[in-house]
Amino acid sequence: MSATAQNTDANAAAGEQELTDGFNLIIDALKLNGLETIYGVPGIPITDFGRMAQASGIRVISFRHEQNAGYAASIAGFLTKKPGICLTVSAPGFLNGLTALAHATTNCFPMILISGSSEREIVDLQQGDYEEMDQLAIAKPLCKAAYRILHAQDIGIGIARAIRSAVSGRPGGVYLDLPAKLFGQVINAEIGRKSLVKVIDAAPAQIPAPDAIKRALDVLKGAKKPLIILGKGAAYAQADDTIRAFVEKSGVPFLPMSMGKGLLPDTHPLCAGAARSTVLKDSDVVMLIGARLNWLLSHGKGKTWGDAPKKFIQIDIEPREMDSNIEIVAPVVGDIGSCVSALLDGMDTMWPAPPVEWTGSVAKKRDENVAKMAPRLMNNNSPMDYHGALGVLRTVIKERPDAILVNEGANTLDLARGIIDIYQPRKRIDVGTWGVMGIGMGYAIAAAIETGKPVLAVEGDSAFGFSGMEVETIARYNLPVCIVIFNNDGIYRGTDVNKGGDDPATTVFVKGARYDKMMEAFGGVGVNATSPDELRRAVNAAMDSGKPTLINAVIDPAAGSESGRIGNLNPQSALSKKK
Ligand code: ADP
Ligand code: TPW
Ligand code: MG
Repeated sequence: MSATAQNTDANAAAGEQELTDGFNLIIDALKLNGLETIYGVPGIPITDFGRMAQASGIRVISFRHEQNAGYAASIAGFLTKKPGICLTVSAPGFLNGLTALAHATTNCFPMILISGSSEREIVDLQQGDYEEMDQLAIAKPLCKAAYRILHAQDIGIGIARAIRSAVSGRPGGVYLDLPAKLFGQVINAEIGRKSLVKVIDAAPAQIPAPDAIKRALDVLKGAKKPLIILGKGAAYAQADDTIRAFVEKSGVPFLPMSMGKGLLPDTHPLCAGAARSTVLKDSDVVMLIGARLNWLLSHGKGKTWGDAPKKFIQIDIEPREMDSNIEIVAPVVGDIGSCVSALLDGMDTMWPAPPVEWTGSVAKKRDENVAKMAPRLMNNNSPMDYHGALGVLRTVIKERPDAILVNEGANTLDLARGIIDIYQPRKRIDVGTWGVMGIGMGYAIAAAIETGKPVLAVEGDSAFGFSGMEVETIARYNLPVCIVIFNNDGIYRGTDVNKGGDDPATTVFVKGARYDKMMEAFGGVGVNATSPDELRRAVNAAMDSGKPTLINAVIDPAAGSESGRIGNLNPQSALSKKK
């Protein structure tokens, strides 16, 4: 029964005018639009709203910190193509949620941050209200759109605008400001019902122009060394079968970006993941599907891309993405599902495969690199190195391809990305465009809640610390999450020493810390694993039982390197080098 209907019965029994209020209208508007999960932290002015939402059947997941609830909402948006909802209290709660809202916008994930806020009259005169802050103004530059609802009869249209803004075109974060007074505003129930809006076709198909399709196919056909890059936009689009059919029909080697992995399995004969530097350098035509030419692809220029002249084809829903870093000779603007199926339709039945000299040399390079890595993944060293531990986790995912892998850290991230093969779309979620630490537990919780699948979270010890308190949330909701902490006693390495005093060096943590005890504190399973064999047993048990588990994987503190694979981005002091 809807919240408004419950109210209706109560009022009818009392023989009064049928009434509803802000609380009920927000709940009804969310449910009408299929938004049935909220991630948040309670407090003034949204505590009762959370209770009532829960009572009405909405799943309300209560976190220990808003930033983690926000990251959960952002990845729920990526996984479902519906806006993930994060709910926070005013000022400090709002600010805690804001990092995640900006993250969602940066990563093109649809999300709505709903925050309660203080009284407009007092905030605008800056008279010092409880948790006073002009939240709307602060949110605006960090999201795709920001709205405030002041009247109960505007709730329907306000939520509709928020949903449409989040998911249409390039997806992103939306802020929705709900002042405390709105929740208790009472209006006639019939007027309220009529004011609700069910959003029709929230993310309309955007069909590419036929000319653009022809141009792209002509460029691709003329290539001697073509390459397809699949980004997280392609994973988001949920056009999995079409993308796979297109890549296979083209016969072009593909390179998956981190979260584009699994659209086609990493073990697919056309996968060039293990020949990354070769294909970026030597290719002559590159087709980007839902991937931006940002820092993660060295902006399409420089050493990474070599001297071979290149032509770029780009498929993206955002027209302004074209030529953002370098010239795009064949821009294809539209949604990926429509674009890729138009490309597929436009290919002749006898589409010529790329020259075998190219595909053969890519496959050879890939096989060589895979073979070089193989023995390192089988080592049984104790304490473990990254390769020994990741060799185990690689097999765990191979045996459970429908599990979701969450991954953050520096070495823990870069090495896991290369070593753990992914077999299905949207099964690898990680630090994304910003390389942000702290997404781990929020992502793990949302992945378990939204998909019902087991989750393996592979976490650097530093990375984990940003959201570590949410192990209580994982235990409380009894989620099938297995966290493996790569505990190397610090950030990048655990061996740094302070050259100027007795304080510990800035990058090291307590030596021999036992993170597994954190999960035990909340009734989950904790395991300390010192060898690959121990790690294998513990992870298999956790994945099979579905019990909340935290495994402290003891990694050699000297095994990692500064900043993992992106040490080159660290600025260097010319002065200190001279000394
Ligand atoms: P990656 O980090 O994997 O390289 P990016 O986040 O840089 O990927 O790029 C994702 C791109 O996908 C963005 O430019 C975004 O506009 C685009 N995108 C997202 N969803 C769609 C869609 N449904 N159709 C077309 N493009 C999309
Ligand atoms: C929000 C800077 C990048 S990677 C990292 C930090 C602090 C931690 C690396 O150590 P970890 O992994 O996780 O133990 P490992 O295996 O190399 O030892 N604050 C934010 N985001 C980022 N990216 C940082 C700081 C950083
Ligand atoms: Mg570490």
